[in-house]
Amino acid sequence: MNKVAIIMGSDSDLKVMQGAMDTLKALKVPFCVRILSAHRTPDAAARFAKGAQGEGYGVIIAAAGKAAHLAGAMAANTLLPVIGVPMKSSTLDGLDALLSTVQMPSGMPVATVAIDGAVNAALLAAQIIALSDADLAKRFADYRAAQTAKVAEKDERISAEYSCL
Ligand code: RP5
Repeated sequence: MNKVAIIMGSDSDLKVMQGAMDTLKALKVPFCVRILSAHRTPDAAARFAKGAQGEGYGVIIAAAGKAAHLAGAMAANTLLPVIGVPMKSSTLDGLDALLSTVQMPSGMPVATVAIDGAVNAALLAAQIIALSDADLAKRFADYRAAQTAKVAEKDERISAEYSCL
């Protein structure tokens, strides 16, 4: 199975990105985690992106805050799909990172999830990997079914309490 790379601009992003790690672990998707920065370690970031496909990665998740160019910098240096996670790590509550990550020029896509959307980034990565892995596709379908069952159970409980006509 192809691996997922979780790249983040700083170790201050780790706490939020733990959600991505936990989600990939639960779905049994292999992943690695690196701290690489588009601005502070541009050469190492570019080197990683250029080598990622050859190293067996299938998707790159790139999380960064403030003037968040990491996902775009990854995309510019690989043919792999890149998922960007804007981090809420600034005085602007992540709006700066959201715009920096999502507003990519035509021809160079980054699939941007919500601010601090680490879990959705992992789920999207798993969906991409699952396209060529039937066992993972089954685990992902089970995950979705469990989620649906959980909401149905909550609906039953709450509607019984506040019954509507
Ligand atoms: C970004 O700047 C990082 O991704 C992080 O979200 C933000 C702040 O980094 P630190 O100053 O905490 O290292 O590059």
